[in-house]
Amino acid sequence: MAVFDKIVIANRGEIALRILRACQAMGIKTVAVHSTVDRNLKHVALADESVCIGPAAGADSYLNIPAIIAATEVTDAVAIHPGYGFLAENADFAERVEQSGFVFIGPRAETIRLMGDKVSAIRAMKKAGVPCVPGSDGPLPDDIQENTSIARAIGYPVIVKAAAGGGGRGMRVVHTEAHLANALQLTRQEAASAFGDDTLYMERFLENPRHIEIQVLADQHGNAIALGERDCSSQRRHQKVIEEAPAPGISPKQREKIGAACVSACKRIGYRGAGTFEFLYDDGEFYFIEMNTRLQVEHPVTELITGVDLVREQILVAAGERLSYRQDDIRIRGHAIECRINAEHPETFMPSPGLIEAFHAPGGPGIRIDSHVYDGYRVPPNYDSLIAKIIAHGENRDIAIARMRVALDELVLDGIRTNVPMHQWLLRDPGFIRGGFNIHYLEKRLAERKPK
Ligand code: MV4
Repeated sequence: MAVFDKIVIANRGEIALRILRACQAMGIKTVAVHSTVDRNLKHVALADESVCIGPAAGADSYLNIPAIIAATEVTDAVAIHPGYGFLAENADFAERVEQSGFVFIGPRAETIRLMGDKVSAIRAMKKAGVPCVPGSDGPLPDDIQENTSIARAIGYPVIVKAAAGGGGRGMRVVHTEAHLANALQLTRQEAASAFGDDTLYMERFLENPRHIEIQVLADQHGNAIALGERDCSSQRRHQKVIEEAPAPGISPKQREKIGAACVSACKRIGYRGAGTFEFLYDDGEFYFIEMNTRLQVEHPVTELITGVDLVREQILVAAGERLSYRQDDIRIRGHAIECRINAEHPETFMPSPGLIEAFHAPGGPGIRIDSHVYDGYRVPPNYDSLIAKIIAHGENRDIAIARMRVALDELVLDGIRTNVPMHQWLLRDPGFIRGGFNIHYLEKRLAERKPK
């Protein structure tokens, strides 16, 4: 008997297919829930059952909580996997899933809520011994005198962030005291209208950090493990473009130390499932900024260097099983790089939906393709532009890069514009090849490239 009889996959695209594959390998039946424009998704065809839950707009379908719960009820499914995005970090959704008698494949609603509020997340992490950015240690008062002294104590430049923000939304850098009052007022207004919560906090602004995150898994028996780090410093407008694991230049000692801090925090807060601790890495030190309580887009690079199937472990621990690994079982083998292939114009980055006239996936040693697209598939304009992930694994970083170059050159994806040319260029860029660059590197290089 499988751990769950039947699971609802409450997502679309490549991640829905990834989850479906894990379920099938575990002997779990699957229900695809999809919008009207998503009837032709690959995982819908492969699922045991499918239910249309609403019109194209995400707000009416993949974010439609009653429709998803109803689909779970009518199909006699027992658990819901939210994937990433959409409802994955919605504490109210997790709560309603469990109240309806189903299992939410993710952390407890209470944990999602704790981490969704960045002020409470940082407080919890600090208490658990995870290193954090020097900051306000709590919400900012509504008093400019007090905030001026908080900023002075931290030291300029500072960054003002919305407690309900995250992922780059609702934040403002302040370089001098003269700009503080205005920045606070603007950020507070934006936070109130964007999140309905104007709580702010302040941190020392790190000018040129790297974005390095730690993958964790925890079960409901008090076990937690760290699965190394990913370097996600290649980003444009807070959208990751390339991710790799391990992070260049991080020693096994550093990995073990930061991993142990994350594991201890997981145990302390009773974490369950897969999670990611996001850090800024600067001058040899890690500084916690946020925790993601979901499976992430870039999880495959961790899977390739550890051999762990993260989706399988998520499902097992949600069913109450123990983790399949102890910390000592986790070994980092080689290096993995992921290129996110987006349906977008290579120069303007404007979305480029439409008909895929031809698709031939690359292959060979160390190449993994996570994609739902096929010849004749039409990329709808309604959702995220991610259409494929190419993940290359090799004995070392140079081999992974070489394999990725071959894979990108081998890929055929006709009919729509994609960012493949950008990846082909970046994988031949000396700064990228050197590795260990900061979060501003890609945007700087793109700006230099413009006047061709
Ligand atoms: C920061 C920072 C510098 N110092 N916090 C942006 C996304 C959100 N997760 C947090 N972000 C940042 N927080 C302090 N104290 C710089 C960024 C940041 C960033 C972080 C990770 C990856 C890309 C980024 C791009 C711009 C700014």
